[in-house]
Amino acid sequence: MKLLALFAALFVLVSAAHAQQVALIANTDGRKTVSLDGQWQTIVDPYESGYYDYRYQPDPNGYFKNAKPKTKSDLIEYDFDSSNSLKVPGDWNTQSDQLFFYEGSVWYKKSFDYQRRPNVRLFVYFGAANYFADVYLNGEKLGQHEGGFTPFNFEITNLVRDTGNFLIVKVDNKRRRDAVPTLMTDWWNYGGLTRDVKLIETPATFVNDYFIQLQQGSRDRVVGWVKLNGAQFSQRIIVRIPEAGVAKAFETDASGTALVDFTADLKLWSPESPKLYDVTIESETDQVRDQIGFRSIETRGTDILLNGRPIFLRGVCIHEEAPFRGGRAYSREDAQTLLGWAKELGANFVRLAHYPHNEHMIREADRLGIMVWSEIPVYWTIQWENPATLENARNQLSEMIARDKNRAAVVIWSMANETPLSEARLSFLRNLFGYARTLDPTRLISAAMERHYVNAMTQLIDDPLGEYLDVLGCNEYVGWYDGLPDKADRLEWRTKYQKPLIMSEFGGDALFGNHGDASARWTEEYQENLYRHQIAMLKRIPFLRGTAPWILMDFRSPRRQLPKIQDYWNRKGLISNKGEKKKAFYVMQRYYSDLQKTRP
Ligand code: GCB
Repeated sequence: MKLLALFAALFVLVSAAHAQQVALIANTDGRKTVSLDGQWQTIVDPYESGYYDYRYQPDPNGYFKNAKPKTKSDLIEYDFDSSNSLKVPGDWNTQSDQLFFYEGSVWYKKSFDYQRRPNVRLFVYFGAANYFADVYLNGEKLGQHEGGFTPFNFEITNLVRDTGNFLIVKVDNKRRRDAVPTLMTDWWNYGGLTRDVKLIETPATFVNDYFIQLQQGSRDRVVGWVKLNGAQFSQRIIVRIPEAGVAKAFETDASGTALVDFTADLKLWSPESPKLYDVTIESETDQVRDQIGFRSIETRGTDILLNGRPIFLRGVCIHEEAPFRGGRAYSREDAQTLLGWAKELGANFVRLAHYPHNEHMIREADRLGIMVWSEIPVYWTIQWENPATLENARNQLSEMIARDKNRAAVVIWSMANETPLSEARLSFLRNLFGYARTLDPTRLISAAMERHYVNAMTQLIDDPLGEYLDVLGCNEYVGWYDGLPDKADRLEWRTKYQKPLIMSEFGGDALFGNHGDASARWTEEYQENLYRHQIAMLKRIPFLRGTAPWILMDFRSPRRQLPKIQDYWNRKGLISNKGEKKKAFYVMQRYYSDLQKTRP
């Protein structure tokens, strides 16, 4: 037994000697962290000459070495310390006019000191880097990460020094045909270290991850797991919810995993009463604190049931665009502003489009009682037949779920947006559905599908994806890309599937302050009129259980170029990027206020 423990300890030491990407540390809020936010020295490197030599071969003496001339005759053609700096978190596009349209590589460097204490392990955690990150500490490569909207971490226990550490990240946001998303999107490709960066301290064996949620369909049985990382795999785990009188002990198995299963009398989380409990997960060597809400979400026929009761999702779509200042949103204040507006609209639900948003959004939604649809950027026409593209999408899916699976607010994981019908696409997405269900059997699965006309005035939801979804999502732009607003009055909706439908997008552009009559495009009056006709149509769809108009606030898009109207902004917001409410906002607000009275 002792020998085994010794081997295990040796194994950890040996593997920790090499920097490694470890499973995502869920809930960094509940741990001791050191923020690395602030100014980072940066080098803009359009030709990646800090990475490749002139034969386009990886250069062992790239910029990650942070070299300095030792004598005055040394030739070194870069210098972080006399280069410009950029703020982290933040996209580079909105921090420098020169970088506004830039798509390529930027090197980031942060220096720090850190006194490591015995038996403490250290990790560096990135909230997100868009899109591809190569990460180095003190000249050694820690690893790389692909995907612009999900977190990742590396262990640096054995590389960190007391003083003079330099963490260097090459962030590359070049679009690629085989990436997720692919070349074509309708949002700005903001590059950089767009979310918080931090150091996380843990004990030698620590609670790496856990899943503590009500079992699917149950309102009093909590089923999940706790996973340890480290040498001491056999431990007693205690899950405590003091306010509910819960203190339950479980044993981990040989792999460090404990299955959690208990019943409790819990006040359930809902938009009216977003109850969060203080929860602690204790092992013999570690303790993590979290705030967790408990609620059930399921479907029955065409109904969505929250805590067993039918509910209508009064939603709105949101991009991760910062209110007022523009650029990527990243802070708790940004989240409070955006979700505050959603509340004002009368929403109990948001669709966070088109990629996982920063963690503040989800945590705020948890506190405010706003249900969340969260999605991965499997958007439009990605490479369905490319196994590496599928692997990438699966990885982004797993990182999204890893971070947010304990948030009651999240009720739907969505796999895709407006993807064109084909066998290859169906098999790709079925793979993702299956994977999502193994990672999290408790949430509903959806996707925003396109609509199909069966005759001039009838839309049938018959996308073969529908068979695999719990909730049907459908984007339609009747009155904008599809006819004029009054076309909605004559449309009928049918479905092949006895499942609830969320109208996951509809709307049209209006420039705030641009007035005219209701037939003039880009005016607030046109948009207002479009919403009136839309709402009348929506009311006639018997299997409709939710709506998410496109979109809460104007957002930047390189595809939107009409001078004086768009100027690189998609103007479908109900609110302008400066926070001004357009007329359509009030039409939607009225609809939601009526709905609240009739279909709570
Ligand atoms: C869509 C897309 C969304 C676009 C929107 C538009 O269908 O899902 O990403 O921004 O239409 O404004 O055209």
